[in-house]
Amino acid sequence: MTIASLRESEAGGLVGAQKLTDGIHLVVDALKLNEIDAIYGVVGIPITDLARLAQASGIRFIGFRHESAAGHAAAAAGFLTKKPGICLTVSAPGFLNGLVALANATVNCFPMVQISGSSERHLVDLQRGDYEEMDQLAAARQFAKAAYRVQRAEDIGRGVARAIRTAVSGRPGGVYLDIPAAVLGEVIDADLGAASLWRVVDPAPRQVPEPAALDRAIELLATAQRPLVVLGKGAAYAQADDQIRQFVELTGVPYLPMSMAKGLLPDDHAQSVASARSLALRRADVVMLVGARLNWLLGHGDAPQWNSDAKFIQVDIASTELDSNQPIAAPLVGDVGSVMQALIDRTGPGQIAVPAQWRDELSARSAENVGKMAKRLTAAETAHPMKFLGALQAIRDVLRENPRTYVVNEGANALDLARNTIGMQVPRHRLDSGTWGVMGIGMGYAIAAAVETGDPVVAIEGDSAFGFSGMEIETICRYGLPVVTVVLNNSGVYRGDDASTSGDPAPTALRARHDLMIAAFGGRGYRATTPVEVAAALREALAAGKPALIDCVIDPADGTESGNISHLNPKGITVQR
Ligand code: ADP
Ligand code: TZD
Repeated sequence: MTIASLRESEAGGLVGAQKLTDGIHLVVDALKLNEIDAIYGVVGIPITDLARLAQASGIRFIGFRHESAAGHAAAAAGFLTKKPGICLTVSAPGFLNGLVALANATVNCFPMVQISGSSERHLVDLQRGDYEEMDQLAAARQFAKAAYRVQRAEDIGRGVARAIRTAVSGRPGGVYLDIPAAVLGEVIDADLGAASLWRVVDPAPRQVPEPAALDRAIELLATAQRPLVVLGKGAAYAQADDQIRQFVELTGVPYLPMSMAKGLLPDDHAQSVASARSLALRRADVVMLVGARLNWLLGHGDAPQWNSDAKFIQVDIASTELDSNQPIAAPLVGDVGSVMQALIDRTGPGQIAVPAQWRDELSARSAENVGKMAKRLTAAETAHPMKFLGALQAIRDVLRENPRTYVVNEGANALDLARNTIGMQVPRHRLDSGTWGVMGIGMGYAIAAAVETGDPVVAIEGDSAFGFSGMEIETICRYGLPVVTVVLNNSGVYRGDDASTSGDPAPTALRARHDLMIAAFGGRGYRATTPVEVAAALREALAAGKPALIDCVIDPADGTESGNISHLNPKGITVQR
């Protein structure tokens, strides 16, 4: 189909006096009705015309090189906008490529919908060997919040509405919507088709706990000697920035931001105890979790990382999250915005006061840790070959001049060290590997941040991490997006100095000049060997506002195996190297 004929067909085809539409038009119309303005995907049978029609109808279609990157982009769009991001995939292999992102979105509680074309039901279900045959609905179920299939064109509006509602209501997550090729091509009466579509009303209704639940939490905080608030990415997602800040400042309780909650309050806020994290966890007696799970990232709330007598308050939209790891003394089931507002309204003046001793203990430890870090940073400033911390300080300084820049971050050392070095000043501007610690989110998240906001993005990538979605720099260049990718290239997964035990490279070894890669797509490549060069390149690239990649040559001997989580490696008999 040509674009001209697509535009013509927007009004629907006419057979005799009857106006007609088809499945593809109904999908696009249903998405538009629900204010979807971007689709991230990879085209092919049976969805190519769907992408064309979406574009011709004013929805932005961002065509990727691999579906998992497209899916990650949709997930990030969902996190940033509270509207489900849409990923469009072809049958079987394309669908499966997208599925990892759908699962990751569900684990991270990001709303997205993967719409996939699929092969003919009557062939698939009898396993007759159709083109790209697969029972996609059955496969998707276990990896998604929900999975639906549309069997008739007249159900497309219902399917889209159901997918959108499910993705954003309650705990957000990934929803799969299967549309077989025959349904996309099914022709029905245009008026009947139009009447079958609807717009989802109030997709994520507010939810406020009972007054008694609020009072229970306030009383617990009021009796605390060493209270602590932990802000998670659910709090960032909620877009309740004013209420969170007001509550934290009104009560004076010290807070700890999880990585994607950084910037909800500026990282240099006086009440942040990010620099005294382990002391805060070990000593806190009342802990209020706000949109943060007590999962592995918080040591499951277990001693000795936590005080074994600590009492927990948990603010979460998902009631089944409570008691998943530790007893929750004061559950507050609801959306972060409503709960925090209700807490502000019900807390009496001076009712919650933080003992000075606790504040002093935390600030003494913060000062001590900041001092230790300053020494490491100073040593890294002049080290040659360049260290992670040398490059990261340079990036930090340039980002301070550009606080509204989105930061995407993945890798092991590249993730841990960037998280600790680079402060965030504004909410939802840091997107990273998240709950699974997954590699491959980098370029997809960066593309979504640029597409959804139009703002500049800096993706700070380990060299291994970058490789998972590296081909998407072509996508970045093709769409001319303001994304600067900074690869911290220490020539390896974790480190680049592993000795090989055979004629092949070591399992962790890598070798690439990523700056040459982007040049092939018309972007600007830089190679930096000192922090001064990193800063100059990043400044120039951000000022240009065009696709760029800075390959930072890092000492292969810098970094640790698995970064901060090396203790999770199995401890059997040490492998000889
Ligand atoms: P982090 O990794 O930053 O600690 P998690 O992903 O573990 O954060 O936790 C996010 C939590 O936030 C999830 O349990 C999820 O149910 C919850 N959540 C998501 N959106 C909201 C919301 N609008 N209101 C309240 N809780 C939310
Ligand atoms: N595959 C996927 C999808 N996710 C993963 N997390 C991994 C593999 C395993 N893995 C990590 O957990 S971190 C990492 C891998 C491959 C890359 C670390 O190397 P890097 O970063 O070059 O990106 P540093 O800075 O050199 O440590």
